[in-house]
Amino acid sequence: MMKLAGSLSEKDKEKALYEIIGVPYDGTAINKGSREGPKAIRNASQRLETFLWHKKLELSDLLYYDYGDIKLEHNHFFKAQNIAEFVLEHTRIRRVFLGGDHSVTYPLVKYLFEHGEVASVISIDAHADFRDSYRGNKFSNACVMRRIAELVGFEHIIEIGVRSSSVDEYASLNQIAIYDADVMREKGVQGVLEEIGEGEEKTYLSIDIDVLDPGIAPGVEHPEPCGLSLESLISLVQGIIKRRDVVASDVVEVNPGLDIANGITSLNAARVVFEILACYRERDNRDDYSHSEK
Ligand SMILES: [Mn+2]
Repeated sequence: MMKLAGSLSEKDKEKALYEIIGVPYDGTAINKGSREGPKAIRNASQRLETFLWHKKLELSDLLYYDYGDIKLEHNHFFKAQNIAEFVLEHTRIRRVFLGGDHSVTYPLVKYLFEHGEVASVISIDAHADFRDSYRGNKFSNACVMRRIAELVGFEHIIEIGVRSSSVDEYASLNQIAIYDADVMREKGVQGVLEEIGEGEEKTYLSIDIDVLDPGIAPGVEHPEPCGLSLESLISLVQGIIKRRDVVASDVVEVNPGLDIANGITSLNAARVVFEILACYRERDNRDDYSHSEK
């Protein structure tokens, strides 16, 4: 299996400060294909330089290890032991999960929440994903944030970038903090980040790649017009990881089968993953520095 560009090799994996884990599951998607997302993101990452120009950071200096994919038999909804095998081996390490359809976020959050590793969830997504049930499935990717809110508490949820829901979903969204696409345009990324503010709660950051405009992320199951630019998404990621203790993130809903030939959706997803890893490291460097000053 090809690893994400910049990953430590297997012999050096003990040095890892961060880990990448693929979750090749698309069991709740109508248009299958996002199970190929982790592989497509890894392949696309090979096409980008591992030197992040804007930060003057070399990715291989960040010390992350790509563990590969969680093993799923016959695309079955995965169970706690599948996650445990990968996640529990290394506690106190920041992670990035590669989806998979958005339903994968629920078992990951549930597992981390029940082990005291996550207390709040920020979702960046074109869709509210707040249906109580979709096509008879309460664990569908269209219900994922509703299930998570019920688990961690509605007051511990923030949604950013939303521009689509059903009328019933919309009525229930007043229970959570939401900065929709209109608010993003009105206040700008920095305005939204200031309102979100700082917090020490351990946070899970879920990024549905369909939050981007379909022009730059067409390879998704439910493209939604009038989306974010990649620059805006990257600024959000930077600002959130600076302000919140993000212990785990995911990048979900990359569906290479629906992408255009040049693989732009996977490429932009890989770029977002690189940014998350660099921001983890910047935050840890800052925290180490402030600790050593005390
Ligand atoms: Mn979505």
